[in-house]
Amino acid sequence: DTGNLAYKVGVTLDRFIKSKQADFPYATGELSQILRDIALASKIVSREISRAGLSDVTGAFGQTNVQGEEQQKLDVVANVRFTRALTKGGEVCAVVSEEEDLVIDLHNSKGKYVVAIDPLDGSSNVDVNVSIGTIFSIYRRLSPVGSPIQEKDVLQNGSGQVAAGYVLYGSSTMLVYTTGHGANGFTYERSLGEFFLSHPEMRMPEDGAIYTINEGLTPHINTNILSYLEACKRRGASARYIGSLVADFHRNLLKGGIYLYPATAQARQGKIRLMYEANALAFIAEQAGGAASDGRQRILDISPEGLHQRTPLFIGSKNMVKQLEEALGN
Ligand code: AHM
Ligand code: MG
Repeated sequence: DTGNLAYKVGVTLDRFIKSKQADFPYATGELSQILRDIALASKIVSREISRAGLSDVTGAFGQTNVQGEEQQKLDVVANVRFTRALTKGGEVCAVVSEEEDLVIDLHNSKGKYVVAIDPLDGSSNVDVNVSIGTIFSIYRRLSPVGSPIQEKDVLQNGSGQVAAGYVLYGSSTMLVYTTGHGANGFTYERSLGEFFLSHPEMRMPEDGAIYTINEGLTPHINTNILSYLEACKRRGASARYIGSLVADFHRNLLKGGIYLYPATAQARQGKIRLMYEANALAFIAEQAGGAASDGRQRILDISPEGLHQRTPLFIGSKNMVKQLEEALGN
């Protein structure tokens, strides 16, 4: 009803960010600006995605990225939109992107922040009109402002994130973020061009009845994980798998469940990238009362050695992640 709509369009993302600025670790307004820059770029990308079938943006770009994957045109579009927004904003000194082999040094001596981003995750789903997402992590640089950026500024543990979030381009476009004081979700009202607070203080159910894994991997994974999945099935859990990490994570965040992307015989570290896929979602999961593990340790405790490092990922409802770790003997 319209009364409810009036309530939902009450608090804009901008207003919310401003009202929470005092909670930020360094309340100078710069982090707020980065979040606003990301939100703006996401609106542009959302627009491109929503007309993907009409414009000439679906399909392959004709090049492969650093992982040897074929880049989709929209991957490239989104990468340009986000890096441009972060470059112009002036708060960021370096960007790590799934689409770029090396760190993008913005040569911005005043920038205090490093951003790791997957501009368009799950992009192979674009051509078939299925949900996709953007994932981002924000770190404070460790070396002094004004000096050249160093490896330690970029290769920080996930526990060093000062903010993180994702945008889900689903049946509606949503932005979810945390600065370490809970997780909040905003839904995009396209006709007004604004994100509105729709999911305040999100909590992930401690238990869930959904397991999310690419079933095709199961002949090649640790048999203890198979036993865990069998136990889920015996308990009556349902399988749900979209093949877009943001969408799969978001559903499980709201409904309760576990997402698994384990190591396989062929891919000893699994598929998911630590720096711009796993860390941000792990931060949000924990802030919402959930958990994220590589099977042995907290995702946020892993010390990255490379920009594009992969990690097995088990993320979701706290008790389910714990039971999975126990099944693995940890
Ligand atoms: P991408 O960054 O190349 O899009 O790959 C990441 C995606 C995740 O969104 C998704 O959870 C996973 O790959 C799906 O992998 P698979 O096709 O092996 O099930
Ligand atoms: Mg990705």
